[in-house]
Amino acid sequence: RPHDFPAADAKYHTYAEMNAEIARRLAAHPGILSRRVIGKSAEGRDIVALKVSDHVATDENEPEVLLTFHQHAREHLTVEMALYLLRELVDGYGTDPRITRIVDSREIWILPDLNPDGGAYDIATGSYRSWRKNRQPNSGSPYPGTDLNRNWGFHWGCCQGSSGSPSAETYRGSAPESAPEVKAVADFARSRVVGGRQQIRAGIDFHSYSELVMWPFGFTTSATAAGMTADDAAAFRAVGRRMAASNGYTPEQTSDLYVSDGSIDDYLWGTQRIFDFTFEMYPRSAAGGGFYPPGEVIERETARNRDAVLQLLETADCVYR
Ligand code: PAY
Ligand code: ZN
Repeated sequence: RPHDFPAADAKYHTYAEMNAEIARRLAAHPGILSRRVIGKSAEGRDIVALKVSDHVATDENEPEVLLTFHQHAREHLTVEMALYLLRELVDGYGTDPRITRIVDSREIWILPDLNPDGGAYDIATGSYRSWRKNRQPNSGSPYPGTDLNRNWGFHWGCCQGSSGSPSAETYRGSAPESAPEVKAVADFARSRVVGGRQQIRAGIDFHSYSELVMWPFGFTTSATAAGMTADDAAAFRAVGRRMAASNGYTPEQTSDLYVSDGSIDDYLWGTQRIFDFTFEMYPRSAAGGGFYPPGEVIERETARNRDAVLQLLETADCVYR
């Protein structure tokens, strides 16, 4: 069902507006913010990684945190979340003591838009299309698109919650990392392994909606599987519950929502022991606007996650194993 853009939705950034906003911040804060292109989408748009840290041009020996946004096209509020965090971190540096400590002692990776093609398609006609996947053609099928959050290479397609049919909303792709957007981000994550040690210790992948803080695994309902010990699961629960106490979301293992294989947090934990969470942002239910809440909630609903994200950034040197 198409949704109109009410005038209030003018506040949601398009891909071009997001890039313009990033360019302004880069120009204003060159000492603590840098930008690199880590790959191209299926239609050739840039997949961008922003680094926020003091001595930003140097790879210091500091805990790294990976914040990823917008795997799913219609989840536009997540791009606003990325831009909010970027603004808080770079504008707060040197004035807000908590932010200053974090930026001085961490390397923060913000990947603001993992699915720029899907996002552009979703808003292309002046009304939203409720599109979820990327826009990659599927050979032999008239239906384009891979569900990026079913395309990650850990227990890919093993179990439930993804489809082998290109027409499905949860199409898992022809192989793990067959989506160029997933391949780019997976290559980027792997590139942070130095001397056999993954420098990225924790992360959050932002989605909407349902107001949840979730942790691996999604592919199984077991809390201890595929290398996850009872201690690891307890650490996920403790950190996840604390963040949820801050933002008012519901904390749970991903498979409590539904079993789904091939997601980013299963991959990052399962293959690299990155403490990766999935946040489902506002609203709690379809009644609050589903994927398309009015633009006037952006400020409140992004600020709502400020403390939870700062908590994870602060905890990043404890949760690693
Ligand atoms: O493993 O993180 C996971 C799965 C959870 C999300 C997913 O299906 O990828 C949950 C959904 C999402 O954000 O994509 C929830 C929304 C409301 C949906 O489209 O069903
Ligand atoms: Zn999603």
